[in-house]
Amino acid sequence: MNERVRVIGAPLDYGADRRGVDMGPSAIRYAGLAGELAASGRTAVDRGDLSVPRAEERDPDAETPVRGSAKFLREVRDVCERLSEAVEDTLAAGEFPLVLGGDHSIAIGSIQGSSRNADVGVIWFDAHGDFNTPETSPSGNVHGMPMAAALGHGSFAGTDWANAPGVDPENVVLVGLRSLDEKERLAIRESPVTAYTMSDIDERGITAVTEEALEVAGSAADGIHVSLDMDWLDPKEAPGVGTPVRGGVTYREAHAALEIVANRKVLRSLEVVEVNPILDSGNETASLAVELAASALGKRIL
Ligand code: 5AB
Ligand code: MN
Ligand code: MN
Ligand code: MN
Repeated sequence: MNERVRVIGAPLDYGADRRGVDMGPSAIRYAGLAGELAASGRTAVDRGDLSVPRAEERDPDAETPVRGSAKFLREVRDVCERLSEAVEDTLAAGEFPLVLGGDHSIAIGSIQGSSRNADVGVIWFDAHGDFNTPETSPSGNVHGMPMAAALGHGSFAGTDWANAPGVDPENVVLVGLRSLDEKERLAIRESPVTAYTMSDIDERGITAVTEEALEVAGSAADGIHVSLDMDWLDPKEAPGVGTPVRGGVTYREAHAALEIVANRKVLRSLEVVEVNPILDSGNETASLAVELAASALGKRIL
């Protein structure tokens, strides 16, 4: 893992229904990101935010949420292409990419950039599978599609901006599932990805599940991209998210998982997404995002 961290903000909200998630990167910085990265023993440089055109300037034709479509796909693609380059440049410079969302559709860009000319595994900590395609999505929201997009499912097949051939589905692991749409559920079952539901965490504990996830994702030759959707946590711990689902992991379980990730020393890139300060209480979710990023980057108590 590269020692020097490069922070890249991706204040995108086009992939989600709710405004406010575009303020995630600001809220995460305000919660003390720079100090926590320093406390993790890492030097960090903040490259600021990618520019995202305001929703008011967007394509009115793309606004109607219809079945069999993806809303604002053009805007999402534009930001993801630039994010992909930013992540690729970061790795090429020998630095570690820490991407701040923004809604989860930015993962399409992060994964593309991280896996360009490389063999990369993915661990996806999320209440949701994000395995919809424009063809199966009940909402049309692209933040419910990034994992399927990266794997080139449905109309993402063969697209040079979304499909990430450097990621083998055998090295993809979803952790913490508790809300899936019907077709999405079938797609996950039919795919070679490994998926752990909250029931698996209940039965086997977060330590065993995370270690197994690292085993599966870590067999990719060039390391792991970790995508942390803050709705992975229980809404009691992380209320500031657009699509909360009861029954998520606790504060301690989340820390434990990301500390185990850090111990393995295979982390190649990290993103923290779906922090919505408008829905948060006292910047609690952003603070937790900072703590978890620090854990993943090696912060220890003693
Ligand atoms: B998140 C839902 N499956 O596709 C859909 O927060 C929710 O990035 C997606 O995990 C949640 O719209 C997306 C119903
Ligand atoms: Mn989610
Ligand atoms: Mn492989
Ligand atoms: Mn997600």
